Amino acid sequence: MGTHVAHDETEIAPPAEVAEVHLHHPKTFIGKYIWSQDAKVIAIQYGLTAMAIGLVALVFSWLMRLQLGFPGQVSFIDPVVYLQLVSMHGMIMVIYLLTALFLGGFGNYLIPLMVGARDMVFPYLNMLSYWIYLAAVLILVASFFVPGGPTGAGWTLYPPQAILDGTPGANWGILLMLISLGVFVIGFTMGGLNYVVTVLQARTRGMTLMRMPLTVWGIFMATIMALLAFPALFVSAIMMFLDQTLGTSFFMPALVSMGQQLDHTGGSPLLFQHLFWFFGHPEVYIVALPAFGIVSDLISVHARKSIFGYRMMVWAILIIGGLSFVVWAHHMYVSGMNPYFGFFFATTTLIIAVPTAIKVYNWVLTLWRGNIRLNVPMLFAIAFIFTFVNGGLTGLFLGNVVVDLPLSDTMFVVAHFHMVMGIAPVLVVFGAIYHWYPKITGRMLDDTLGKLHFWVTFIGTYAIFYPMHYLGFMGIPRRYYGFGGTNFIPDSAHMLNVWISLAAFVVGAAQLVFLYNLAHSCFKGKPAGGNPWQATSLEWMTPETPPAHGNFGRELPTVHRWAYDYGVPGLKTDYIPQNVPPSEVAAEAWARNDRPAGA
Ligand code: HEM
Ligand SMILES: [Cu+2]
Repeated sequence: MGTHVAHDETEIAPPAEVAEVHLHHPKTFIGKYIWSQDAKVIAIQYGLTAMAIGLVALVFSWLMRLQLGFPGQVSFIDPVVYLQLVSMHGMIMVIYLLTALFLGGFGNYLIPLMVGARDMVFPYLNMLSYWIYLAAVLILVASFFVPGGPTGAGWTLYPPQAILDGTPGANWGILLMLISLGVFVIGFTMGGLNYVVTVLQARTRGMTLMRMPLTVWGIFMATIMALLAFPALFVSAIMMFLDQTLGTSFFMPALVSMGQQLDHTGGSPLLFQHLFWFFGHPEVYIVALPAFGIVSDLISVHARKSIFGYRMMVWAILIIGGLSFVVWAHHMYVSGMNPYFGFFFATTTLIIAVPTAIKVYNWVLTLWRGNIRLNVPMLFAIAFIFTFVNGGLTGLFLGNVVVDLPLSDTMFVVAHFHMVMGIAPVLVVFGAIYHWYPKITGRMLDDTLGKLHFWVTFIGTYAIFYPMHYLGFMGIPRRYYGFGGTNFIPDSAHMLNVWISLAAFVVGAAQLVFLYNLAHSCFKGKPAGGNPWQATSLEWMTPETPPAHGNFGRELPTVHRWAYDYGVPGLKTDYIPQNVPPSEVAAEAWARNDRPAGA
């Protein structure tokens, strides 16, 4: 084939620190699939657990929508239960579903495969990470069965209310929630250290940082952020736990509750808000950055085009990650803060729009004149761009102090964050599952069911969350069980609520189609082969599909190029896998000019 190209950057690229890992190959079923130290099995354990608890949170959203659309029709939903549903739905979706799924699930599956490693560098710690996560989920579930039930303090858990009698679950419920969060952080840290060290130390020969697929960059940066942000949640959970059990006053001021002067004195509820949002805002990007990375790769593969502005995309991920640590107080404009303080946070918030917009432009420019294959992963990826831009635009509204004040705590906020951090990342989760399922199981997901799932979910979520913005403009508050006798709320608001609820049931039902597809295709799906999408990155180059323990057989692949050689002119196939040496590629294809220097 082709002319030999004199210089191959691989010769100057540093070799992997860990060339050959001594893996312990278990023989028993339990060793292989239960106490497994294989990152791919751990990924599936994380994924299944996260989806199971996520399904619970989905059912909770149905119950809330039943109450909001058809008030008083379901007898067991009273105000207490409603508050508990809101709180558990929010916390489960954000932490136990999305964070666990992107980092524990996709992180574990994709990092070692995509960087050309045999496994994570600390497999035993990685195994512990999953089991501790499972314990956190079980502790959370246990809070449904204790006296008083789960906490109803909202997913933000603000004290003093969270631990005062009169709030649902103010005793056992909140304590179990705090313990569960603490345990989650411990488990996450064990996994997170693995993801970071594996990316830094276990890349195969030739896999320079600037040749890594953006999926790995997104998960890598999100993990670093989580390692920095979760400690704030961890300490606030401990402090609130002590306030509740030992009567300390970290967050509790002197106060009278239900006619009783309490023993607390001198604590600061605002301190909790600062700690919570110092974690809570980066959390949005802990979920969003992996989604950004994955979407970039899906778009490039399925549009058969190299990603536009690879270096810019990497820098945007790093800059967004950094900036998102200095915007937290935009969640606290109504806390009585000094307006100049608010102004500072409004400014930093709006600056994030710059790198974010760069990413959106680059996605669009990647699609531009691409040879677009509108398969299910691509549909979800494009839907993500729409939904994320939508949610981002309302974020520009809420980021401004004067606009946020009247909209704060209304349904507008609920609509905004569902678009940007609820629906948008979930669309990516789906796209990613349709994309990598063939590698995980060796079989394709059913295409017709996939398209049905896609269209109902995509159109349905707009039917749910678009009208919600309007409810917000009308001043309908969030976290309210009912609006009986409130005369500023017109009848039309109720009509909208009925519509939103019906849409929510349809969207929920579509997820059952997806679950059916997952289970059915696992046994009955069309065999996929090793590389059904004709992709370039290393996870598609494994000798077996699904990949065996150790991923790459006897020898690790050597990487010669970046992951985006798609639509290459003058080749029989239009793509060049990362591990194909330049000597096997025609000179004009090798010399294409959109590859950054050294990539
Ligand atoms: C079709 C899917 C969904 C529906 C129908 C839905 C519905 C709802 C409803 C009705 C509320 C309560 C609003 C209120 O009374 O204030 C809510 C709150 C919330 N949802 Fe969702 N949701 C969905 C998906 C998600 C996803 C994927 C996430 C992931 C981030 C999410 C995160 C939250 C959060 C953080 C809250 C706020 C909880 C609080 O106020 O403490 N939701 N959702
Ligand atoms: Cu924020």
